[in-house]
Amino acid sequence: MQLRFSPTSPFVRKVRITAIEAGLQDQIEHITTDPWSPETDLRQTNPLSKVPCLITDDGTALYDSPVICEYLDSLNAGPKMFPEDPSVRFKILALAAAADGMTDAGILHLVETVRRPKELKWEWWDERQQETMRTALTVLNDAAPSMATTDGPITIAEITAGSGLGWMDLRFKDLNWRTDNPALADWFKKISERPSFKETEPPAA
Ligand SMILES: N[C@@H](CCC(=O)N[C@@H](CS)C(=O)NCC(=O)O)C(=O)O
Repeated sequence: MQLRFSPTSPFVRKVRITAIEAGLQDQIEHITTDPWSPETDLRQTNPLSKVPCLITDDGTALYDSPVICEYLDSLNAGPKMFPEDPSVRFKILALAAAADGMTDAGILHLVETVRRPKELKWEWWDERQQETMRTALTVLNDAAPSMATTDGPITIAEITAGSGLGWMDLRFKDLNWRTDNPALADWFKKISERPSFKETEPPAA
């Protein structure tokens, strides 16, 4: 398998953690890709031109990260990261969606503050993204006491939340999300010690 990959992407990190937890990391070749480069050929593999994109051994291109992670989990002989029991599964998927949504809003906030020329900045839109980050953080903070940490089985919800929070720390040094979300802060400290998280720590920005 090949993974179109960028070292700072939170969505790529999700896939890498899932691969490690499934014991599949040695089967994946990483192909460094800058999705923002005008020269990239990424769109020929992923029509959305985003990382991550996984090319399976039969040449199928898989995207977005939830699809790639679920594919890796289908090859996983250990405890499932996408639980099968519907009474658990959809709660986990919704929590993972909240974490993905937080990170998506963070990326839009970053684009608005870093990439968009100042004179074109749209305050209303940026405030909306920040509000989404805050409300998603509250959902994760409420769930934190029952989320997996250092040992034992893990689900896609924890993997998505931890990857997103790690990226927010990398990109938004002044965000102070821990102040309003102490349970989540405590959880994040513990999950960051898990070997799959340590092994995939993002490089300094
Ligand atoms: N929903 C996608 C989001 C992926 C994403 O936003 N990737 C960013 C890098 S962190 C990207 O490639 N952006 C390029 C673009 O939006 O054109 C997923 O879960 O895989």
